[in-house]
Amino acid sequence: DPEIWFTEKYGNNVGLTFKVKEILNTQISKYQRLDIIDTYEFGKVMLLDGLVMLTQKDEFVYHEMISAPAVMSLKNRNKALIIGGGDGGTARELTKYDFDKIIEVEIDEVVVENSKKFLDFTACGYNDKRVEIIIGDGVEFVKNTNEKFDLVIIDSTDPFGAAEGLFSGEFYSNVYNILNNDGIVVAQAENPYYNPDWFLKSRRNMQKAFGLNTLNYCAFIPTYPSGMWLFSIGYKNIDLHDYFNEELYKKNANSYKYYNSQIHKACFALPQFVLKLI
Ligand code: AG3
Repeated sequence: DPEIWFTEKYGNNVGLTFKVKEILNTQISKYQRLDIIDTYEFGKVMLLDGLVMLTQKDEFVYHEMISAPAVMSLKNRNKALIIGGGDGGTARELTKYDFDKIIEVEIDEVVVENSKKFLDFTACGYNDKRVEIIIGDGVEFVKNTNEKFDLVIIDSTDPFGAAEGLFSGEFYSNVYNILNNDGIVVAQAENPYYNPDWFLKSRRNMQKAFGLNTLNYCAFIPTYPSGMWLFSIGYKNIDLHDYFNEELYKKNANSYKYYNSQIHKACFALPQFVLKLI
């Protein structure tokens, strides 16, 4: 029996390889190539331009960790904004809470369509009536909107092509402007092993907009490059270290597979080589 294997290369010398059960769909959109494959170890996998965006087995880590730490630090949960996140996983996480409105601005409708068709475990986020999907450019949206948000989550691809603008200083300062007074922004910020420059770009540009109110934290995601994934947080007039919403946490504690109150504290501890970078 012939075997099909897929490899995401991390530069020229390292990669992560999956044994493929079935190729479910391949489509070229206006922005990128999308593949949905079924794998033996990690279940369904979505690839954009040959890069792993999520797998059925470990997406819970990324989606819980891009949302829960910030949500537990929020004073208000009226409106949330997701930039990117076309698979619905981040939306799914936010629907656990009592936000009034969750707006998602995804540039590529092909990602949303394929997620609805093949990735019910993340696209189920779209079943909630509070979630509104806008197909459009997040950079333009934050520049032009008059709405204010309590939470902005930037769930992007790597910082080139369609996502390049989502790592810029101008973009983060526009995000600052659409955040309420006690608002928080979280952005996926790559990994410190293969792409320290990308992480630093996220960190530095977030700092340009939020100054000292900038933090990074990490989570362990086996199918992303190096497995160690960083996030950048910017927050406004609150003390992020000071406030943990115990009541909200208790209400949702059973829903998490990665996040818990210990992780909430521990994830902000960064290894020495990462601290030296920043
Ligand atoms: N967004 C972050 C994916 C970055 C992974 N990079 C890579 N494999 N080279 C994922 C979207 C999930 N909602």
